[in-house]
Amino acid sequence: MKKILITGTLGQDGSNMSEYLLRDKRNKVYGMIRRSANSNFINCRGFLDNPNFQLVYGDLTDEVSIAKLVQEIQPDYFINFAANSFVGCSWDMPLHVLDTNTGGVIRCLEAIKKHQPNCRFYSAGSSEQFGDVDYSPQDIKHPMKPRSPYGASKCAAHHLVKVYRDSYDMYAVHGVLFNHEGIRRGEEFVTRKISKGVARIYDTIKSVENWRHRHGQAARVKPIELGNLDAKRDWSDSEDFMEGVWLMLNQDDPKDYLLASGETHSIREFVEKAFDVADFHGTWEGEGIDEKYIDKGGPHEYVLVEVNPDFYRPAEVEVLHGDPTAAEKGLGWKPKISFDDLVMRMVEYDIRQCLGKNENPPYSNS
Ligand code: NDP
Ligand code: GDR
Repeated sequence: MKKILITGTLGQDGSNMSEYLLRDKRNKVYGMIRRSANSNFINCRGFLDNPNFQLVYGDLTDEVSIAKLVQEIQPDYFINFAANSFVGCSWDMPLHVLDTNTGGVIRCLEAIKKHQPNCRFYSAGSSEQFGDVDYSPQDIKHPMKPRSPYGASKCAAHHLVKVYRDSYDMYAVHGVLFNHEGIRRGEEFVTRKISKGVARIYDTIKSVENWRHRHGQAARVKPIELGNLDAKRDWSDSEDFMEGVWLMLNQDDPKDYLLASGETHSIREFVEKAFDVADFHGTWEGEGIDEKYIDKGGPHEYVLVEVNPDFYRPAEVEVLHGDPTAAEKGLGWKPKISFDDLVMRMVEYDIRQCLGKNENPPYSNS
């Protein structure tokens, strides 16, 4: 059996990767979680009782726990998805971000070097490393120009993985992944914030309006509040990316690859597509912090989105657009889920939740 240690199991990628690997009965997955105050197992409910899955405790900031896990499990693969992953808060806690995202990677590499040098290691890199971009689309050779403590922490991790690989002949790779989303995405990230917001507004208007119409009243709608609407991101589906990560770990020689969709879309465009799925069709009015997305098509006028400058960042990455050609050639990997399908899947899932379905976020390929 292949033994695979995964960190960040409760998060989006850790849970998707666990589920992807558990489809093969020859894999034994050890999912590491930290003992946080309120662990949220929603992403893992579909496989928690799988006999080939085992929860283990550890924390990237605690080298004793990481070393102990590697020594005891003797994993064949170590996939490190754990991180302080929210760019927006990385200015508020830069030391913690560095300790987790960079120090954590050193702790993993050291544990592997000492206790299981044949273990293959994956480090979760990010398009945020490119930051203030020089050209589009970005390839793996694009210079590192981070704009946030988070981006800087991932750049340092990237260098360290290469240093360990070259110094100790380890199979260690740092994948540079552009934004990837889905129904297990954290609610603080803009795509999920939008899909959940659309579902909430849909529920409010559709369930209240019929009754209120008779009295000539509109529903009371709280708009989604967003920051920079002009930022552009290269969005893909997380499940697609897990296949790419696994391929990266199973090459003859270790090599860093970049995974992306090859398309870029603005936040504004994501908003429009998401509301389209729920059959709301707005128009943008006003400028800057006064800009709003308004639906005037029905019997009542509704403000669906407004700008709240609290969500602006001290420094913004304006555009990210990845070039996945090298991964296509070297790994034979291509994303399958389109931007439109991704938005549709997220909004439809969140609407079903609002309507009381209460389903665990399913892994679509299972
Ligand atoms: P999530 O935020 O969904 O998951 C991160 C997980 O890391 C959480 O479960 C969290 O645990 C865990 N974690 C945080 N700090 C620690 C710690 N000190 N010790 C152990 N576990 C910890 O992130 P994603 O799944 O979206 O991303 C996975 C990785 O990929 C991250 O490294 C991220 O930076 C990187 N990445 C993500 C991209 C994306 O678009 N999703 C793109 C590029 C890179 P808890 O549940 O207890 O909070
Ligand atoms: P990002 O994702 O910073 O790209 O990092 P996020 O969804 O947080 O932001 C994307 C863009 O949307 C703009 N934005 C808002 N963002 C949030 N969160 N909330 C808002 O209200 C809002 N309004 C506008 C942001 O300014 C930004 O430009 C994600 C994470 O998964 C990282 O861990 C990963 O490394 C990168 O993707 C690639």
